[in-house]
Amino acid sequence: MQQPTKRAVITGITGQDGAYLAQLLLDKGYHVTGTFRRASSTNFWRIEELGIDTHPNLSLVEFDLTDLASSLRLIQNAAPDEVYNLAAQSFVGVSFDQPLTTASITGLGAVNLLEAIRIVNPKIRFYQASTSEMFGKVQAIPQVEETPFYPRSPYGVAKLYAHWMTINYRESYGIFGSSGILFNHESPLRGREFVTRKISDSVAKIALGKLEVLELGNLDAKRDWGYAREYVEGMWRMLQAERPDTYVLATNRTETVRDFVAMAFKSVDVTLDWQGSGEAETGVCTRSGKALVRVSPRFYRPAEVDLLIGDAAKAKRELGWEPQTTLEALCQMMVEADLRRNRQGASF
Ligand code: NDP
Ligand code: GDR
Repeated sequence: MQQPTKRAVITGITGQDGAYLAQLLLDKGYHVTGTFRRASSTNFWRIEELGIDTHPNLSLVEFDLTDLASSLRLIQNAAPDEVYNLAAQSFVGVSFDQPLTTASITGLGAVNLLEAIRIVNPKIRFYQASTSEMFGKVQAIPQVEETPFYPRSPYGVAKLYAHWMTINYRESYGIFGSSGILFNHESPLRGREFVTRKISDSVAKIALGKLEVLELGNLDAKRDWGYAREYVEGMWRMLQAERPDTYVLATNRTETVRDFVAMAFKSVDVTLDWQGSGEAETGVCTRSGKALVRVSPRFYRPAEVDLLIGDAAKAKRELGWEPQTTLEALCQMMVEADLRRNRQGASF
């Protein structure tokens, strides 16, 4: 095996993006230090599913983003060329119940890493996982890098702080800090708390007779959904650029949650007829007449982001990055993976 060409740190390797990014960097010949949190049980199913958990150029280290000493030790010991900060309390719904934890991890946590870089080696390149949630109550359609921000959740507010701190460290200390404003990106490795995976997993269970009905919140929310594997390539390209900058990654297509539900059922040959409206809306199987989808107020949020659609023209122009996978293909890939997992009795 060749000696690694570069060294990278990925915080949050147990998450969706961390796993895909680790695979990408290992394939490119990097040595990767991936961080995971102390927990009662380990959470390595994603890197196991990608078959990289025992890769000789992968080191896994315990780390907590809220702890400055932990960040300092990580940067000192791993001696990276590039740091990708993907760790976060990333679930918008939970951020309303845990605003301070979210602020501490998702907001302040990024500054622990920036400080560690400033202290240990300011030449290290830094990627911050920013988000379309910062646009929140959108001020323009489509959203681009210059669109004014208006976050609508404690998560969005915390991410906006980390985004501006990345820019501040770039301007104040000359740190190569780039911020990727990524719109929703999904995959078979998405956590089941997020709506697309909740849908693909439930559709698979309903198709296999393991679940009666899928309960969801707001079906009218519109999202710009892309494929996570392609988005981590965009992160890497941001850190290979000549200058640090801010980039939107998006598909420039938006669909409602309802559309995604219909798409997922279609991939198992079920057509839905939508009946009623608001909290009384149901999705009824046209063949059997059974209600397969129900709206439940339990899944509504105190404030909603109604419509996201991004324009990634700058990333295309400057990084040569472009999304390739259609939403239909992504949805089918997710349902197929969940059919397979449910047949095998997998619990993730
Ligand atoms: P996930 O929720 O799948 O992964 C988050 C990761 O952060 C997990 O590995 C988690 O570890 C880790 N983490 C959480 N808290 C801490 C902590 N205190 N210290 C160290 N690690 C911690 O997120 P995604 O992979 O989907 O997203 C990656 C990043 O990109 C996140 O920052 C997210 O906010 C952001 N983002 C995601 C988008 C998307 O559509 N996926 C869009 C735009 C931005 P554990 O497994 O222990 O919980
Ligand atoms: P989001 O993703 O909030 O956009 O954040 P999520 O999949 O949680 O919600 C998308 C939309 O679906 C609506 N919705 C439901 N959502 C969930 N989770 N569960 C439901 O039952 C349900 N019913 C309807 C939501 O109200 C929302 O409008 C994701 C995360 O990955 C963030 O970390 C990231 O920054 C953004 O994407 C871009």
